[in-house]
Amino acid sequence: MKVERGVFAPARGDLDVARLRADFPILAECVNGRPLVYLDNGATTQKPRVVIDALARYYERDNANVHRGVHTLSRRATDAYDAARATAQRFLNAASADEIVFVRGTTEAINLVASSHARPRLAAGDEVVVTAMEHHSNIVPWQLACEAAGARLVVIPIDDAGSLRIDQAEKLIGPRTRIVAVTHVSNALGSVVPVARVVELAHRHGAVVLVDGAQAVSHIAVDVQALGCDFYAFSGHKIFGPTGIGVLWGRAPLLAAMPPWQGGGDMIRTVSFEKTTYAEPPFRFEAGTPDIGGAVGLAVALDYVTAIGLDAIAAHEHDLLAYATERLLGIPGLTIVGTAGDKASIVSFTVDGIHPHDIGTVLDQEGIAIRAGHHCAMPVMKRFGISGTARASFALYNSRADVDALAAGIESATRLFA
Ligand code: 7TS
Repeated sequence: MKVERGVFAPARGDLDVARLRADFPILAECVNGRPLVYLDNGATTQKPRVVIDALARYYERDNANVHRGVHTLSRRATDAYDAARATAQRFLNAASADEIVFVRGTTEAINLVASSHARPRLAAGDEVVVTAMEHHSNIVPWQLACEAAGARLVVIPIDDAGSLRIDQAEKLIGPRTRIVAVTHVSNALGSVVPVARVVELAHRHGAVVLVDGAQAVSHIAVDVQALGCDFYAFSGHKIFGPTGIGVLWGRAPLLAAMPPWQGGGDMIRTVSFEKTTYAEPPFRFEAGTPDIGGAVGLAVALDYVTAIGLDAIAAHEHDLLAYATERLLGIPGLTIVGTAGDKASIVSFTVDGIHPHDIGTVLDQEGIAIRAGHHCAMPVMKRFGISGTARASFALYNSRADVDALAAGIESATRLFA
């Protein structure tokens, strides 16, 4: 996205934001006596009524355990859980529903791949490649796997705008690379990573690519087959679904070759004290009673987003991003951290002389929710020589009025701390 100073694109007409806002009961809340302005969507998104109702309906009418019972409710719960998997498959355009593993969220998905795919394969001298803009959950699991194997973690740097240095990626991804783990969208900077290009480089050397889609799925239409990656992870709660549920997509042959990572019920074929055999994916990786209600709620959330259309959402959010960038750059002493040409709707910023937490506290008094700190991306902060930023992250229900409230809130913070 290019932002020309002084030029505001007209509001996009293809998203009826007022109508969409009415879908989200929490947006009618007042916080500290002010109407809530929710700009912390990077941390978690709010839930539309359809998702809240689906959770209630599931527990009121269908609740039972899956795959175990012969009774009617168990069949209904199993059908709902299977249908949720098929919805996730369609959402990502996966080749088969068996490639969809339900997990707790992005963090668990990455740990699953690091434990079950990477650990048995990594040897001393091998390399795992990440980028300098990863969330801690796409760094630490790889460090643990590398430590266990004597493998090396290699980091592709970012430039001053927060864009991935593709020229460096070309050099750093090589014959020793076994896994390339990259975010699709940076949570701290908003930068979009050219995943298809990274995949091309990795596959040239036979390396497997995991994409952390936590910050992407609610902003960009994702087609895992078109991206060409091998694993894709996302969290339900960042795409208007419940907390505690997420998706790991993996290519069928890769999942089939992976040993279980947790043992228990539902992940076995046969158990004896002499030898246990394991179920096929995805069940092999879903030990114990899964978050059935969560999966049902997530499927409704994915259908909700699909019905609105990710292209319309992206156009609306790009308009908001351009408007927010313009408004915030007009505030003296404010610096935007992360100015990549291709950005999703995240604006990270610092204001001279004011700690990011103080900005967050002043905004909270006005009912405006943002996040302040290192955003679980400490290496990004180090790269820019700062301890943290204030971050506004937009979703489909945010409006230009929210941006105006944000700008006014920051201006009052600058007056307070002047
Ligand atoms: N990857 C990225 C890029 C993220 O932004 C986050 C969470 C995660 C992984 C972890 O997701 P989880 O659902 O498993 O916790 N990011 C943030 C954030 O930016 N503010 O709060 C959480």
